[in-house]
Amino acid sequence: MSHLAVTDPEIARLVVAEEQLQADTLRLIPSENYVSHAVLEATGTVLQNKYSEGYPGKRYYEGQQNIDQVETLAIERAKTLFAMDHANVQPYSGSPANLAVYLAFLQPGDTVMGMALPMGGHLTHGWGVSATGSWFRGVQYGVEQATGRTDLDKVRDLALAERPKLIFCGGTAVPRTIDFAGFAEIAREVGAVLVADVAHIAGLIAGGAHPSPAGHADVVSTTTHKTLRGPRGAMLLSTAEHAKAIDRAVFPGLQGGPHNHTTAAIAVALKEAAGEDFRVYARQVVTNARTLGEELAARGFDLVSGGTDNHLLLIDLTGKDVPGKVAAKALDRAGIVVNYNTVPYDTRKPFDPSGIRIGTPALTSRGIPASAMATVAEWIDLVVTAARTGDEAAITKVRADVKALMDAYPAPGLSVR
Ligand code: DSN
Repeated sequence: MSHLAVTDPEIARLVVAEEQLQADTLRLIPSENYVSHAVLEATGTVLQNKYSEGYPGKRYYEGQQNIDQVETLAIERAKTLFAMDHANVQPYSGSPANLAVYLAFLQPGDTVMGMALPMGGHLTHGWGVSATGSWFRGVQYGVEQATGRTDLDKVRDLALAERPKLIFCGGTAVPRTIDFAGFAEIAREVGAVLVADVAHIAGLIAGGAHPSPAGHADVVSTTTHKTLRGPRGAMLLSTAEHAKAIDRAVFPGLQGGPHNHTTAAIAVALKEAAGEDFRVYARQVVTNARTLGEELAARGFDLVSGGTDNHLLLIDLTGKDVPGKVAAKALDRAGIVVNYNTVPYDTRKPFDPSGIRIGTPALTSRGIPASAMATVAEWIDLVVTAARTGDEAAITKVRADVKALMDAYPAPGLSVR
């Protein structure tokens, strides 16, 4: 970054500081990861200098000799990896991708059904404070209080009563396998388009560690920067039947020029995700999460749904007598980065909820094995207890231990340790 350091030393200093922070901390936010050097290099290329509104072979700007090939590579790799007929790799991120789906299939005021945000869904699945819940009529399903799992019979009843045109499955705090076939049956029964929002689990699907929505969902929406370990971006995949509607909705319906440097980095990430190493990675993410869940449960932590099938754990801290935000901030001081999160049927407010959400994608990218999960659970336990008792010395001690483990497992894509 020699040029950046000269032109803008303040920004250069912050980038270096962030790199060091990512090296030194145990990053447990389940939607974050470390990208490879190759993905980072593709992101920082001159492809960002180019406008290319349109699609390969049909652009509104000249000079597309290279850009068309970049985008075509990304499209073909996405179609192959996710076994879908069509791929659009232009959405800027997950929320615009989902908004494009509404544009493709709904008129304002039409009904959309998705999982409620406090139950583990996403804002863009029709939740009230989002444009998707105010421009459209959102009806929301949840999870059972006793099991923490979605009851598909209840989803079917709601769909039959409300007749949504669009049904979203997937979410941001769903620790269990998504039953794509079950949702597809309901969508067919009510004549709805089924959208599988697999943003969190795309890498697990690519690596064979979660069932695929292919053959069930009409549209698959995903970001590219979570378990898939690509740049910040998104993709919409679909059956051939919906290809035109999706493309028209993304451009010119919602967006202008695609971010070609991101498209290139998506292509690189898709190539990496098609390799055998990535399959090993995806399975290890799940093994690590399951092991961490077992270790936490053994220490009296209340896991929503009792555990996990995927990369994330949602922990209700009510029984530990520590609010989620207090725990998250104490963990941050200990070098363990998580986010506070509502839990289903939370009695506290979203900005001060009862839970924390943790996941294993980033630590698994560092090569940290399942055998270390007992230690990670012990640290979380120590820090949550210290947050309650105000024992800052215990938190400082954990921070040093975390740093030692991070030093032993350097993160990919970073140039510092
Ligand atoms: N913000 C993402 C997450 O953390 O899950 C979802 O959009």
